[in-house]
Amino acid sequence: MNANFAGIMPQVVGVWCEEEGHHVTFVSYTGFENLVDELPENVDIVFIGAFTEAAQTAYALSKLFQSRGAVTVLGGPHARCYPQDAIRYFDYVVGFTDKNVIREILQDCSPHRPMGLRIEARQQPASLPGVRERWKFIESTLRKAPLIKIVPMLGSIGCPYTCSFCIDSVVPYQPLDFEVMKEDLSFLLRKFKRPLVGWHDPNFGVRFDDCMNAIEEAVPPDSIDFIAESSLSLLSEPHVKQLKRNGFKALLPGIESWYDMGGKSRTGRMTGMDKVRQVSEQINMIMKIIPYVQTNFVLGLDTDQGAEPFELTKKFLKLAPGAFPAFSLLSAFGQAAPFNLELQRAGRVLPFPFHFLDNNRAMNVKPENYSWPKFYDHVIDLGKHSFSAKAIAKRLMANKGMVPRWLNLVRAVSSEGFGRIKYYTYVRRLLETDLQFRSYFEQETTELPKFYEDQVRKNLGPLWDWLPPGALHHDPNAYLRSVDHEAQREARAESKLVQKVSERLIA
Ligand code: B12
Ligand code: SF4
Repeated sequence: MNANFAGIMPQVVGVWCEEEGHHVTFVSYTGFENLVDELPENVDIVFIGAFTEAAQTAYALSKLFQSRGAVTVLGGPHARCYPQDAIRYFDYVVGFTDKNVIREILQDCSPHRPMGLRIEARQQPASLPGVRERWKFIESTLRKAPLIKIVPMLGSIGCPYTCSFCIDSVVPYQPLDFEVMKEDLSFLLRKFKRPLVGWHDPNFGVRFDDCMNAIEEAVPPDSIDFIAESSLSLLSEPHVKQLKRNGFKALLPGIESWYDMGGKSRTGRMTGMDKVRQVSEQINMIMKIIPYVQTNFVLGLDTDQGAEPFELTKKFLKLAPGAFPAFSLLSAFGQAAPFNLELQRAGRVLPFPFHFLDNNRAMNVKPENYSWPKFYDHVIDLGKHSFSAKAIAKRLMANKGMVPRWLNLVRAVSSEGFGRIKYYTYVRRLLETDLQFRSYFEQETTELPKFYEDQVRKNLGPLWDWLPPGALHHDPNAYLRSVDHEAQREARAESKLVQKVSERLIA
């Protein structure tokens, strides 16, 4: 499946570079291929798009390419979240990126070492190349997906909601051109008998009627299968029925918490069991209409306390047994969200290597209301409950159709369900038995436990040798330091100005 999770922006950058007259080689890394073998030999400049979990891979690649004389650029979630760290390993590190940013870099194209240059657009781009323009890059990526082929599309950027932990909490909602969307959908019908589109919008359908009109005007009803992440507030029964008519087969609403984020789930101030009841009713309504539903939860939020939030999730699973529960451990990705500043100020962010920051393999925020062992006890217990034989059987019985049943079974028994229970159980055991491991979690030492270093070494394979010295570690409070530094700089500039003005006045 991994090729189906490829992002849109690297394809966009490929298109923009070609439009600027450059020859582009595009490589997507799904985690299975021998990456070093796939890399082009003679390149002038390399753009790498990476999530934080791939930061170490990206740093090693940058070093490898720089050793061959190329200039390197990092973009994507890691660059947006940890620019202070990434500039130590790249010539350029980009945040928001539009065509002008890419043009500026291509024209400069020079090494910036030891500290790279940070460049970013003032806001998210107003338009992006559509599927037709990105097609050759989409095609080469999907060649790596043998059975299911999901085409990534984007109808909007940003989000009107303000969930404190989210990177989009401060990015204004902005729809992209509906005409491009329509053109792309009819283009896809010429490429596939029955296309499957994954919407990468953080929150699909905020301008619901416009999105539906665009789909209805572009293609016959239910001729394309769609998957979308949408907030519950948008998923009223008439909306869900319209989504079904238009081919939506899977919806991934975020519930996140039983005590917080009421706005996006239409539950307002309702919390606890009342919220569980209302949300489960809504999920059951959706499941009667749409074959596949995944509900997203964040574990370890500051509003959680004791066993109750976990028990409420269990009750929810009982009331809405058909939905697949996806759990994320609260993670503070560098400067992704303003709330991370508070966490850094409180000294609650741990320096787990980036490789583990994927919302699962390490929780880098010290829980406010749990000890680490207690927290892992709850997470393991919830995992065991959600993926017990009984829960799996109930889920399969509540699902309709072969594909949802097969998908839910595979997800439960693979690395996602069973795998995570095993991993968390191992971490829990180390917390009890390995003093150094526990001290790292308690922030009494920054010496990285061998358990983590061994995994990075194994997963990086031949790229481990290219990992620059020190690149396994980062400053978890770099965002706070950069803000404080900026504040000090502004204060110094202000006091200089005051001094100058008063000197003039005296003169
Ligand atoms: C769509 C999406 C997905 C999709 C597609 C993933 C993909 N490969 O792109 C799916 C569902 C598969 C997914 C999976 C995951 N996701 Co996700 N996802 C998103 C989401 C909602 C939107 C991203 C997006 O495409 N936005 C639209 C583009 C245009 O905007 P942008 O991402 O801000 O990019 C701008 C710049 O960063 C830059 N840029 C981006 N890429 C590149 C590349 C280059 C080369 C350059 C030069 C510039 C550049 O240009 C853009 C325009 O300004 C974001 C949340 C969000 N709202 O951003 C989370 C987010 C990116 N995901 C996140 C995570 C953690 C994950 C998972 C690890 C979750 C999990 N446990 O499975 C996996 C990892 C998947 C993987 N390794 O590929 C985190 C990443 C944090 C981080 N620092 O790493 C985010 C930020 C959500 C969060 N928790 O806050 N995700
Ligand atoms: S609704 Fe989703 S995308 Fe929007 S701010 Fe909340 S978590 Fe982020």
